[in-house]
Amino acid sequence: MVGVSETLERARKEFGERFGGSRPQISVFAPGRVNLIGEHTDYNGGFVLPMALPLTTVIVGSRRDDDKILIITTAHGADEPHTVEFKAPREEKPLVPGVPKWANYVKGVIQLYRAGPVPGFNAVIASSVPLGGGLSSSASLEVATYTFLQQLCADDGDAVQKALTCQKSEHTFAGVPCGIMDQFISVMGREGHALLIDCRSLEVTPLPLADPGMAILITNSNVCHELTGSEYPERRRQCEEAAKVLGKDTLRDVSFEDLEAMKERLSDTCYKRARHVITEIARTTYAAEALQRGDYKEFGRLMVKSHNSLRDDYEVSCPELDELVAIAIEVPGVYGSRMTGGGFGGCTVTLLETSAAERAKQHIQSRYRGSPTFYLTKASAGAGVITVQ
Ligand code: GAF
Repeated sequence: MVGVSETLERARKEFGERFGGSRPQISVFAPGRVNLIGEHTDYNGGFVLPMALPLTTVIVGSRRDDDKILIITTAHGADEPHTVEFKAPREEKPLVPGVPKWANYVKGVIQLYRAGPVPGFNAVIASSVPLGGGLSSSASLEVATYTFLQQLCADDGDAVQKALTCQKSEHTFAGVPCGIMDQFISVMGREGHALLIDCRSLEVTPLPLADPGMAILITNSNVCHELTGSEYPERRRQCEEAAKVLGKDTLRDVSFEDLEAMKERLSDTCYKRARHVITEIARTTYAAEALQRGDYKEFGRLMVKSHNSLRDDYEVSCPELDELVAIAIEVPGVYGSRMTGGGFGGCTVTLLETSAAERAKQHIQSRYRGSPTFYLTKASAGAGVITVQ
């Protein structure tokens, strides 16, 4: 797996070539994430259980003497312009979303950054988080941008505020009404731990994930999803409608018994969406308990239930993801597997015995209809500064 050091190397090399051999003053990183369980629960005030990945977005750069911001990416599609230039935002001239699309993730954070007027700077972005793979490439870019600005403006600000600002930027500049999970874990991730996040109170419980006998395998279906499509906002709207009809602020406040008792008030679709969310919130809390007592079998069983609910009730899976899960759970030593992230492509996450990892990869490789990419991964730290000698 490409670690921070290789991504950093790529960014520094590009910086040197583009800016007359100079060395960047600032180097920061922010991780992507994989969610172990608790899908489409964050914007319903529920629980999620993600971990930060060693796949990261790196930004290196230096302050300029004028108000120009010049950013180069080595990470985004070949059909997109790789360099953008604009003036640092001022009250009378705010930044607005536009093209290329990747720059909106950066511009949004710069526009919403509150800890001081942003000065001009040159920067290079590099990333090892696969784009559109459901591992939070966009949140990691937002959080890396914020972390870079903190260095530029000497601000050691509030971590929750940082995640919330990045989420707001995704809403307003990328047009995706996402929950808080991706930005939160990218900021708060902890090495060797998954985080149980209560998305209503934002309380975090770190759960150790460092058992050498247990491994986490991510499989990229290499089918790309587009969260800016209508499906994600549509699901969110259906959940809000269901909560309203059931007389509550969010589906977190609705019990399974209440849902069943008031079933007739909901359309079939809203009922199914609500059933996924309510059962998924319960599964996530049970899974966290199972993890705490080292009961991986139970955790894996809940993962498969989660996948089935996402497939049948929430309808955000796709044939490739269903196939990857079905193939993975055939392998002896696999505890469970499920789609992870927003859905409609992207990745699955599989919990398994470490000794079964090679066997699982080979089995999936030989049976899956497409060409998968594997990441045998570890829970990693949240965003930070890279100290370069
Ligand atoms: C995407 C969103 F950005 C998250 O907030 C979350 O809703 C997830 O889909 C589904 O669990 O990654």
